[in-house]
Amino acid sequence: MLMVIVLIVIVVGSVALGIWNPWAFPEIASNWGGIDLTVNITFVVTGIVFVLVSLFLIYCVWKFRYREDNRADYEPENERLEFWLTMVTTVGVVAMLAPGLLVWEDYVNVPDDAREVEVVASQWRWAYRFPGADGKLGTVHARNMSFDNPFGMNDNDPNGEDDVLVQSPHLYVPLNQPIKVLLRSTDVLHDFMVPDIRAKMDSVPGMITYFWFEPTKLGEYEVLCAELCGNGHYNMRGKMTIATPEDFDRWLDSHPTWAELKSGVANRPSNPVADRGREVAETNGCFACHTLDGSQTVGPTWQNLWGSTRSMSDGSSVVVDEAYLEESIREPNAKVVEGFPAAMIPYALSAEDMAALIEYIRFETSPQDDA
Ligand code: HEC
Ligand SMILES: [Cu+2]
Repeated sequence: MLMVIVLIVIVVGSVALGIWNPWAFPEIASNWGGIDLTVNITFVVTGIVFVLVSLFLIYCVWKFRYREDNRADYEPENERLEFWLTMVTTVGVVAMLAPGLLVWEDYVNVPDDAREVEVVASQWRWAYRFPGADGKLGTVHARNMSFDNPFGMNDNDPNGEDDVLVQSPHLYVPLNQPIKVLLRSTDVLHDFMVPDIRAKMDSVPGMITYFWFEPTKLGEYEVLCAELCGNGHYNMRGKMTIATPEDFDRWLDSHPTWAELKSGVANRPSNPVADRGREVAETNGCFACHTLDGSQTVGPTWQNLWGSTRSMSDGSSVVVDEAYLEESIREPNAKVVEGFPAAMIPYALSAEDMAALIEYIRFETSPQDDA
């Protein structure tokens, strides 16, 4: 009898929760109402099945409860029952799956007037690339990727020269303009997901995947990685702003083209020791946890690090100089930056590498070098 009551409470509670729906989707900001419809159909079908199965269970628990001289019937086959159960299950499964196929057909069938944006996923950040005035994205290859060519642009492809490179996890898209999202990954499997537009897609190393959507509501929305992709996965976040076409153009213009980025690199004052230090940082994987552009991954950003004052988790504060950098690299846990986990391992570098690395950080992150 207790079991019957518990089961009734579970059924009534589940249905009430489903109707009250505290985790309802946010208001949709794209054309993908069809995806909401398929999700809701699935909720309704599985909800009805759940209630029916539970009621049957409750009935059986009560009806066939233990009684002194009860005996069970032996009935191994019931063709009529099996026929109806198979039919009803089939209809239920088809009702759940068929609408999804129809929406999927639309989801990957890109309209001709769609504007392209490439999403580049890497551990653990997002970056974006737009074709320039020629409307064509230049070709890329992972083997071209380096610190100075973070998108792996192919220098022999003239289509790439005017591509706009956005090295920030914050993407803008123009309102009411169909967008074709091309996805690529530079390391492991990631998944670009924007809950408010009801769209997600895996980005797979070695291939380009895509989908399209039309932004229909101005606002700023969250971008998530929906694939467990390593240590910093939880932090692989970004933003997507659906902007007016004018705001979008202004935003896009504020980012460099590949040609501009290259000439900026070429005109940078030369500092061979710092260049060597950058190699040390790259080969030791520092950029898996640190960035230069202010965005935060696992560790604190190095933007404007040199000469700044850092607060430590023990309440003290430190002015960043050579000695502090050396200690932070040799013994990261001696002083832990406030708000960060003690997640960095000690690095035993040669004196020469250490000096180069520190020179690199000084050169790259001194405020006066910012312009
Ligand atoms: C696994 C992630 C990870 C890697 C890899 C890593 N760090 Fe860190 N680093 C952190 C975290 C987390 C902190 C903040 C906590 C602390 O102070 O120990 C930090 C702090 C620092 C600091 C102090 C920064 C400040 O803002 O005061 C420096 C300098 C630093 N790291 C340099 C390096 C260098 C150089 C490398 C490569 C040789 C490196 N880190 C590799 C995670 C990492
Ligand atoms: Cu990821």
